Amino acid sequence: MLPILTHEAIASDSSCLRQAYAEQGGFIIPQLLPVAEIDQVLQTITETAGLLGDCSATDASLSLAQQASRCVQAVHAQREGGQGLIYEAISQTPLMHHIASHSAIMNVVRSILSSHVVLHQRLLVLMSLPEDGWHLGRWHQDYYYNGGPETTCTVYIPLQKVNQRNGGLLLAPGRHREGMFDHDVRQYDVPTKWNTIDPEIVATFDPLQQIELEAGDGLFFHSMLPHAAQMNHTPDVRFVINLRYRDLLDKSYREAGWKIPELTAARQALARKSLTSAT
Ligand SMILES: O=C(O)CCC(=O)C(=O)O
Repeated sequence: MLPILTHEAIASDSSCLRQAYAEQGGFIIPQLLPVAEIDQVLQTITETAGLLGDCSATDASLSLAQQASRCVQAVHAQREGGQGLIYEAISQTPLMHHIASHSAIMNVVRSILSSHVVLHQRLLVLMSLPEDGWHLGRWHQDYYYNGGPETTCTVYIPLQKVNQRNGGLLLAPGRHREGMFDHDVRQYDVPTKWNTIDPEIVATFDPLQQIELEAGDGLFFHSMLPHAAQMNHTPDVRFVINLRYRDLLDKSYREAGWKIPELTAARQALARKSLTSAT
């Protein structure tokens, strides 16, 4: 299982970070980002949604996460593809650049990779709508979608509690050591646009780890670690910061001039509107 590494454990011996990353494929650090930073992201989501549509009826007695959720859902109902527009705008905000370069994250990333890292250009806040399966990243490896060095680290920081009910990740600890699994169109319980790992291989992922985190906790995982988002069965949007850090000192990446090859199949999968359309 991916271990929980407290600030105290890391301060006394930071080699536990590298060891967990190599052996289990990642780790969890509770209370990684300060609440004030999480609140700022939620407020920015609410404000940005409000620029696109009307969400003025939001109730001030709700938590900031619930207010952001109501606002995103209201705008999504008013304007086709509204959630996607908010998602794109948030991923390019100065605030997300600030979050992505926060010392709480950078110190950990530098410990497991090197002091020379770059970010995937899209600084995501995933916004998973209730009962939406089409956009769900079922069983996959981030390497298939992002390329770059295999050691690339995804940092996953929820803006509210995540657990099985709202679709928190399922992971296959240790299975990053087997390299890339084949990804293709596959049926899980509901259709997804994502190309995914063969369910017969997924059936061999044992034990699985259900991620349960509080807002601001950080999950760090290897780009080869198989994982699956699950359906959000709550009335609220699931918000998760999702950042990818690449090591400029990685040998093959450096030899390739830090270029990422065309990821045509992955790109086409994420762009498709249905499983029967050409793309
Ligand atoms: O929807 C999520 O919470 C996670 C999505 C995911 O696995 C990914 O973006 O790689």
